[in-house]
Amino acid sequence: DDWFATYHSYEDHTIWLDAQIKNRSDIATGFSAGKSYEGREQAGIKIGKGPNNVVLHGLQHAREWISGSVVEYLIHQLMTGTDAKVAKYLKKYTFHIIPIMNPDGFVMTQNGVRMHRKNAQPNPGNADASDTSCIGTDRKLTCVYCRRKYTPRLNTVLLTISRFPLCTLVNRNWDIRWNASTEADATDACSEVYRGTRAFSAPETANIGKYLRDTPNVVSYIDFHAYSQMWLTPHGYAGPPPESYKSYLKPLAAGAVAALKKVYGTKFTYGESYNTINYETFGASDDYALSVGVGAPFTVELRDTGNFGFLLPADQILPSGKEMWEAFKYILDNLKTK
Ligand code: 0X9
Ligand code: ZN
Repeated sequence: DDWFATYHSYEDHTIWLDAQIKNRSDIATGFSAGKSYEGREQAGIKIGKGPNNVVLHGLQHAREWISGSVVEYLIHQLMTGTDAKVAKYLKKYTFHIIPIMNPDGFVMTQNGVRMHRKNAQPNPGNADASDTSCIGTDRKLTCVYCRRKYTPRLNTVLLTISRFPLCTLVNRNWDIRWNASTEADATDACSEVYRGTRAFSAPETANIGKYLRDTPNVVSYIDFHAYSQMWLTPHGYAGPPPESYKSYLKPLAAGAVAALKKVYGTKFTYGESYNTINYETFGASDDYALSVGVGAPFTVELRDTGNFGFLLPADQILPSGKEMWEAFKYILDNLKTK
C-alpha cells in the first residue's frame, strides 16, 4: 500500500483516518478522546463489535513518527481483513485506535522542531518559566522555550538542540506515582522529562486517562513509541513487579517478540520496563492503565536500535508494520477475555 511508503503531514493523517472510517462504516466509527492543548482532536477509530476492548495509540511522543505509521498499519490490517483471523477478532474485540495521541507536538515536529518530544503546552508559574533565561515563543507555536542550553543528564539519545520547550513530557504526566518521581530533572521545565505542574495537567493525558476509565473491560492497551526495539510491561519504577507479571504480562511480551522475530529476524528485548530500559519512569501510561484495571498494558519501543533512531527511514514503515501485526496477533490470540 502506497500510504505506508512515506511519512505524512498531520492534515493528511486526519484525511486518511476519515477515509478509513467512511470506507468501512459497516465495521468502523470515528471518535475523539478529547482535544489537545491547542484544540486539535485526539482522533480515533473504533473497529469491531466485540465485548473486549483494546486501546492503542501512537505518537504520545512527538518525534517518534514511526509509531503513528505502525498504528495506522494495524488499522489497515483490521480494515482490509486479508488475514483470516480478522473476522474472529472483530467479533471478539472492539479496537479503539488513536494514531496521533499528541497532535500539537507532532505538528511542531513538522514545523521545524523535528526533535520535539513533548506537547505544546507552555508551563508558566514553575521555577524555570519565571526565570528570565526562559522566555520567548517560537513562531506561532504557543510553546515557550528556554534560552539557556539544557544539558540532559538522562541516559537517552538526544540529537543536539539548543532550545528546549517548556512543555510537558506527556509520558511523565499520567496520574500514577506522579509525585513520587525521582527521575533526574522531572521537575525542570527545560528538561526533556518535565512531568508538568500536576498529574494530568496535560489535556492529552487527562483525556486518554478518562477514556480508559470510562471504557469497560479494557483487556489490553498498547502505547507505541520509538526507538530501541523493546516490548515493555509495567512497572516503570523500582519495586516489586505487578502481581500479573510472571504468569501473564511477561509470557505475553515474550510471545509477541518471538512472533515478530519470525518475520524479518528483528530482535526485541522484553520485560518489566524498569528492569529492561536503564532508567526509572514515573507517571507513565502503562502503569496508569494497569492502575485502572487494564489487563495487559504495554509500551512498545519500535525500530531501530539507534542507527537512524527517531529519523527512521520511511522504507522501514512497512516492514515495521508487518512484524508488529504478527506480534499484535499473538497478543490478541492470548489475552484473557470474556
Ligand atoms: O521514556 C519514555 O517515556 C519511554 N521511552 S521513549 O524513548 N520512547 O521516550 C519509555 C517509557 C518506559 N516506562 C514505562 N513503560 N512505564
Ligand atoms: Zn516515546
